[in-house]
Amino acid sequence: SKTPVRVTVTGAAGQIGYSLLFRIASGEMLGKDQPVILQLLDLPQAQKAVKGVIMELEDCAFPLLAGVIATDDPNVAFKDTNVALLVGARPRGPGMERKDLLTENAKIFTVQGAAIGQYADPDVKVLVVGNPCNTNAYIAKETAKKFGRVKEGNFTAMLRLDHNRALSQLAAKSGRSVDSLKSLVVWGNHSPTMYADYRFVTSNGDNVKALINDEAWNRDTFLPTVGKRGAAIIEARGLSSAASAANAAIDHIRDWVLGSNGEWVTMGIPSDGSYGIPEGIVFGVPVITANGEYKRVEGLEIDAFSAERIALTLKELEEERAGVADLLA
Ligand code: NAX
Repeated sequence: SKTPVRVTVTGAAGQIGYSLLFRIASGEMLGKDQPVILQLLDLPQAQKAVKGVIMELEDCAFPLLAGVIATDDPNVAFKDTNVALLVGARPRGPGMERKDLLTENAKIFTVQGAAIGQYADPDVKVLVVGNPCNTNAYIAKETAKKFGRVKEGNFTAMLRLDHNRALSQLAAKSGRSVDSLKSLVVWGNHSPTMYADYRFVTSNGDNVKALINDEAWNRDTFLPTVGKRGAAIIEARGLSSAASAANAAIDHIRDWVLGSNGEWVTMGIPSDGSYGIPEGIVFGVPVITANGEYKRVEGLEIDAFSAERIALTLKELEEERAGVADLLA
């Protein structure tokens, strides 16, 4: 049988962790023939809760679960890890400014970036889920870079939930099955400024934008619905999205490791300068994945409306980057 893959999950005692861990251990992320070792990181005060989750993992008797460790030490959690899901983050507390949120998270992600940079498997695939996820991924990447072991491109951020949310809205509007929809992209930051771009989407050969044929729907319904979906879930459920976030994290890593079969998927990746996005910024773009690598979809036409939306989400990311610049110096 295959050698186990080491998977680190941070924020393991949290609500996304509770949806994520069982699916990883059952083989839904890396394949039904791939054993995994879970390396769980959470804060000292959450270790008791992590123990409880481990008891439940044991009680599932998953054939693919080859081991579990729990720790509050990032250097232990990221040791030799092959896949790292950075879910734990500092949530915005009462009276906390955006700048404080950025700074508090920057501290967490410099520590974790340094641990990954020194101790992870050099080919580790990193997905940052914890918000602000694009900038947290940027910080981890910039910190890890100093150790010269892990490629910058291995640090990614989760735009897949936004991608999946947009797919389901498009399916409902067009009357086509979600699974028939190809070539969607969500540009930019995982925030309400993201730009879900359906201009290239096809369903069984038909262009879905032409099928819907409603420019006002795009601007007034589709984009705001996708952009504010997270807030709508909180409003309805009293808690933020967890199962759908865990599902998107599984989709992101599964496609990166096992391939997207020629289909586009959205990943937040460090920019190479294409589409006018400054190099190094972690930005949602369309990619095709194969053999454990992603490749940006190049040369897409950017019309005036799209250019405006991309500039808006880029501006926000540039402000976030400026907000943490002193911490990375
Ligand atoms: P919870 O508050 O339920 O869990 C977070 C867990 O992280 C807690 O157990 C906490 O102790 C732990 N934690 C905090 N700081 C840590 C650190 N320095 N090291 C290790 N563990 C730490 O939050 P949950 O609902 O699970 O959400 C987790 C993160 O995902 C949040 O930042 C949230 O904003 C973000 N999300 C990102 C999404 C995306 O699409 N990128 C969507 C869903 C979600 O909102």
